[in-house]
Amino acid sequence: MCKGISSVLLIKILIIVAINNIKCDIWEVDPKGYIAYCPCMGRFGNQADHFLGALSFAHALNRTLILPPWVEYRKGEAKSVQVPFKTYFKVDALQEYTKVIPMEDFMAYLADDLWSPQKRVSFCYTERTKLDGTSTGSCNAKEGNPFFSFWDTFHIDFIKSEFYGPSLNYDVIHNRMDVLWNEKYDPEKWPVIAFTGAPATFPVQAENVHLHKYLQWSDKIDKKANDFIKNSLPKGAFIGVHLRNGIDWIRACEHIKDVKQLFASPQCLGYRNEKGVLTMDICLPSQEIIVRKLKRLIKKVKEAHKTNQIKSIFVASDNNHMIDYLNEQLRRMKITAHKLPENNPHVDLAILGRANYFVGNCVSSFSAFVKRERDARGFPSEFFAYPIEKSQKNNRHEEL
Ligand code: GFB
Repeated sequence: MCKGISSVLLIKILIIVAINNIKCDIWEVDPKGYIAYCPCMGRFGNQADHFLGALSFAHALNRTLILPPWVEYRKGEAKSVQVPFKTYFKVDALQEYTKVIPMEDFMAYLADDLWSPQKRVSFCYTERTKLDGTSTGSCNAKEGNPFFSFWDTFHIDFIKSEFYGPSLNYDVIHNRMDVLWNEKYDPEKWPVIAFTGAPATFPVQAENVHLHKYLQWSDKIDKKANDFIKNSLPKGAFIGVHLRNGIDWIRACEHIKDVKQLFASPQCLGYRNEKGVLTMDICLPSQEIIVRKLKRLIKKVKEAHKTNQIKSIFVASDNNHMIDYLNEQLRRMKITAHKLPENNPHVDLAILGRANYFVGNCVSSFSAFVKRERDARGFPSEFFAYPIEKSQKNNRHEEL
């Protein structure tokens, strides 16, 4: 036995070594290479849209996608917080579609050999200037928040930049870009393509929406959502409602007068507005519109399913849940409104995904996450103020 090391300590060391070896064996090196990126734009809904695009991109190039942590912003904190991908989603479920590895595992078990500090190159379409506007002919991949904290979480520094534009982009669906990427960047020379931002569009391309079925909540989130439904909602069917009404949203909706689409609005309007036009009511429905939509849905369900009537409403919101107002409005129908006791966006989403019916905000990518999950399960979803009600349509006609 080694001098000075107790037998208990030695056993502990042996166990740790054994576990690490097992993990190394699980993550075999992919000779086709890897894709890494920083989910540096927007909050959860934006990042989820980007994720589906990045997943499709990695799949098309036949490289393994390094699953980035989710980037979160906490009030009063100057730097973003990186939350491991698997805190919210199952890694195994994604493996059914394409090759993936959590970033923590890649950095711990593969990066030293495959992507040593001297090989770390950041990829961007074109130069990014520094925050103060100076041009350095670089991607400046660690300039600003969350760029710095994201890469620094893994102690990643880049030795140089690679501009892939204008000859390459990430539209592998329409332009067969995968062939060009693989021709230009041989995995042997470029084992990791690390993007400054997501190799994907926002909102998600229509062709990638179906990939949402591979995003399955972690056991922890599943349990929290199921426990709430079981223990805190009245027994019976419920409508899940997403009310997006914080000050950032009110300001964002002011832009609708200048644009045909905003954020996730193609999910109801169609990508070329073939299913409708954007209105302020769709972006920021009034209390009256919200209640009218819910009452109509409750009535519709009552007529269609005499036995499975709505017993409650579950409200998720970034700001005003309108619980008192909804309770007052729905009292005569004996329907009560409920919310989570704490602010928990992911559990809110998981509950909305399981509701018997869902009414969301067509413009919000947070609502879009729920809609995609429900579509994958064959569950129904609707949006506030969409389609435009007959009476409103007539008013618009008269106004013209
Ligand atoms: O997810 P997200 O990109 O959706 O950003 P939108 C909104 C964030 O607000 C979420 C919180 O990630 C949550 O942190 N949030 C929104 C909620 N709704 C809820 C909710 O029902 N429950 C809880 N707990 N939290 C757009 C962005 O947000 O907002 C744009 O896409 C821009 O980039 C715009 O920032 C102003 O698409 O709704």
